Amino acid sequence: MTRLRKYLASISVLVFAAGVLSAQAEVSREKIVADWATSAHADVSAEAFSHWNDEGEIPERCALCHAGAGLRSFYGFDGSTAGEVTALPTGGVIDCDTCHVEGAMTIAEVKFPSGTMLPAPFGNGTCFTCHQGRQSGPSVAAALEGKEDDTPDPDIAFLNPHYKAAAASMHGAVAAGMYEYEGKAYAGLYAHAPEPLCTSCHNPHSLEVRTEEVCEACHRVSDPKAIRVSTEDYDGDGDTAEGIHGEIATLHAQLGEAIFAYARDTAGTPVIYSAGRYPYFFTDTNENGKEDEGEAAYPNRYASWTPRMLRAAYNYQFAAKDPGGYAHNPGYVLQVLIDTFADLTGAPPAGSVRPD
Ligand code: HEC
Ligand code: HEC
Ligand code: HEC
Ligand code: HEC
Ligand code: HEC
Ligand SMILES: [Ca+2]
Ligand SMILES: [Ca+2]
Ligand SMILES: [Ca+2]
Repeated sequence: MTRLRKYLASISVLVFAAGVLSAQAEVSREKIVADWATSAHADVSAEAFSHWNDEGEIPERCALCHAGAGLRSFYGFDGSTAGEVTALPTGGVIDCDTCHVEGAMTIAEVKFPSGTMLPAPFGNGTCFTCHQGRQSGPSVAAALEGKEDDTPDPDIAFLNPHYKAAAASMHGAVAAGMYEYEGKAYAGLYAHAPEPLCTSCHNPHSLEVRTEEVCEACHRVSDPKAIRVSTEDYDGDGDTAEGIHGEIATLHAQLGEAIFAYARDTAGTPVIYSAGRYPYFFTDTNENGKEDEGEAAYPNRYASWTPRMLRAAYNYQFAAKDPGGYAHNPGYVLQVLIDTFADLTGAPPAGSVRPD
């Protein structure tokens, strides 16, 4: 970081802290309840809360994150044994007591899917617990151990990182949420000024990014997607005015194209990606390079995975399903996307710049 940037960051921390304190002091309880009630955490009809309605209960392995009662059970805040979650009736959301029950604000450390325990700052342990994904770079590596990089293997199934794993992104290589390539160094916790906290950027009740209240003081743009500090043209498209979001979006799209080409030319079976359909990668049955009716169906899920292609698809999906990755840890996401492309094609995207 340049001296100027360090200086700017240090004075803005003070401005930032003062802003947050005064903003919080004004928030009434009514406003908090209204903010929460219209947030995704309260949306009982969302797929994330209604997925199990037909079965009538949320199974043990899903309940921790899909209802407040699951988190209370996992940490033993409800008087039950900590570390275990029982199946729950459907209909729960992320209620007030998910975060306000005694003990929740002060969860000191959280275990991530890579197995690593990481410290959680005040008020953020709950967010880290649920927004961490369900797979990791190491779990992908373990599933592929001993297999030939470019040989399709019917025993390999797609590993879904799960959704909006912001806490894994933010911790970068420390949580190892994405698959990282050997011999490369990766960014760790994104120590964004002033602090790497979910709650410094998101209102914990409305969940909205505190754009006006917080970001604009330092970044001077009203759309987070337009924010950039770096001067490098990471994606090599000649545009250094686009937000860091645009640098990532181009590299992500290029990785998608590289996966399609690899599937066709090396794995030997063309693939399509369908963003809203589990398990996302399907055989392009009529080989026309796009999704046609009936192709994105579970029985037609892609089944010619090679280890190299699975690692790439996992990283592609991780980035697709953390739409805030550009703010959660832009350097880490850029590094992973560039390395994944290089692993698939033999060279990084033309003109791209890998952040150190
Ligand atoms: C470690 C926490 C965690 C666990 C455990 C977990 N989930 Fe999730 N899941 C999440 C989060 C966070 C989201 C929210 C993503 C979002 O905002 O749409 C989510 C979203 C979903 C969605 C909605 C996806 C969409 O596209 O809208 C489904 C379906 C889902 N999970 C199924 C499951 C199932 C099935 C299980 C158990 C086998 C499970 N989850 C276990 C954290 C978890
Ligand atoms: C996802 C977690 C989460 C949920 C759900 C949640 N809160 Fe909060 N709440 C927080 C955090 C984090 C803070 C900030 C704590 C701090 O810094 O002292 C907070 C602060 C508050 C405050 C103090 C605000 C202030 O200005 O000092 C009140 C009151 C509050 N919450 C009420 C509620 C109510 C009522 C609900 C349900 C309608 C709710 N919260 C749901 C996480 C949550
Ligand atoms: C008990 C698990 C749990 C906890 C704790 C939790 N979340 Fe969530 N969060 C979810 C689930 C599940 C969803 C998806 C809800 C939906 O799709 O309606 C979600 C949605 C969100 C979204 C909106 C995503 C969207 O699709 O619009 C944001 C932002 C978010 N959470 C941030 C936070 C922050 C910040 C905290 C901590 C203050 C937190 N969450 C704590 C489970 C949790
Ligand atoms: C540096 C600020 C910053 C930090 C820190 C941060 N976020 Fe975000 N987050 C964002 C931005 C910006 C977006 C993308 C909003 C957009 O583009 O619409 C986002 C998006 C998200 C989304 C997806 C929302 C959606 O509408 O789909 C979730 C969930 C989320 N963040 C959760 C978290 C959690 C949990 C943490 C802490 C581990 C966290 N964020 C830390 C800025 C931040
Ligand atoms: C106190 C000043 C300050 C505030 C407030 C602030 N940022 Fe930043 N932000 C910075 C600095 C300094 C950097 C450069 C950090 C680095 O590269 O290590 C940065 C970098 C970023 C980047 C990456 C830009 C790039 O080119 O790599 C994004 C995205 C971002 N901030 C989003 C946000 C969002 C969203 C908010 C509001 C929720 C916010 N920031 C609030 C100071 C701030
Ligand atoms: Ca560019
Ligand atoms: Ca671009
Ligand atoms: Ca097709």
